[in-house]
Amino acid sequence: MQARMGLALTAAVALLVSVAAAAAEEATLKAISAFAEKTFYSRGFERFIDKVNADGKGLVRISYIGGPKAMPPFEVGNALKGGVVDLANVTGAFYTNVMPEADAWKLTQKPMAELRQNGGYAYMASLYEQKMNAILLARHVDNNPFHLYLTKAISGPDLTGLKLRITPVYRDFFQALGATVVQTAPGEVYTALERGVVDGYGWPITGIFDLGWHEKTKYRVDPGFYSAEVSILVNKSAWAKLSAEQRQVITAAAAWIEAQAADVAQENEADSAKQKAAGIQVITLSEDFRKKAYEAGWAGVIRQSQEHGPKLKALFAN
Ligand code: 173
Repeated sequence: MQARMGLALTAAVALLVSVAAAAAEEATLKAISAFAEKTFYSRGFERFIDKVNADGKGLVRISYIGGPKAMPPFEVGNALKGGVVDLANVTGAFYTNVMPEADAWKLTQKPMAELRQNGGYAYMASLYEQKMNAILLARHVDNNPFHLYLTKAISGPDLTGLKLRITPVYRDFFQALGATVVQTAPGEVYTALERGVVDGYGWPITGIFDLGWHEKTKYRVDPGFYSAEVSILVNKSAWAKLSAEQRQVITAAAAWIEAQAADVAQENEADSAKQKAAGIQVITLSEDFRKKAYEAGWAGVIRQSQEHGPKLKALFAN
């Protein structure tokens, strides 16, 4: 009797110990997106999360808190730096308060594969480490130009008298062309258009249907300019706590999603056709418009960071 109870107890304890060990092995990372859930700029991140959670079953799990309903987009950089979240899907323009140089990603004219070879990625990586306690794991959006969208027609590149919604991406360029600018998160664009607070906005070629902006948009200005960047960042302290095996699952999923960044170009075509079908008219300006965008963009990056701006230009620009 005594011996049998002892055995049962031993078995129960053994079971408990193994359950506890398995739980200890599975790391959970808290993730946030600066873009609304299931919209274009969150989709690559959500595919990455699904892959990590499938491939890392029992080893590492990403708990997705959600998008801007959970945290304002311009606070995501600070939250990642401070470890309030472990992973973030965000663009450089949204955390210039923490790292002004991050806005330079929009000016890359080389694919990430090349920047990972030529020292451009490494240069940025050291800034992410110093200024943000972070690692940029993967850029999942590239080859995706920005445009100016308007509710009123223009006949040339003079934006004097127009009030435009911006983020740091467009500030220097639109101001150089004479516009008055107002910064808002994407979630406020619809209301700003509806109330006539702005005459237009900057946004990439894809995604204007996600939040209904096509209803309030009459014109798109071509050519597009820059290359939108949206990336997955991880907090360095959270990363340091992971085992080599756990990191491997994440690194592999990151490489997988970054390799698909150029495929965004197909979505550009699809959204462009959808805009045409929605009655959005294209105002085509000369190539000089795009050239001015790069000039104003680099001047802005260099003004923000005299130390790193010129070096980034040498590594990123054609
Ligand atoms: O316009 C924006 O909010 C912005 O800066 C951006 C950057 C990358 C992708 C989409 C939007």
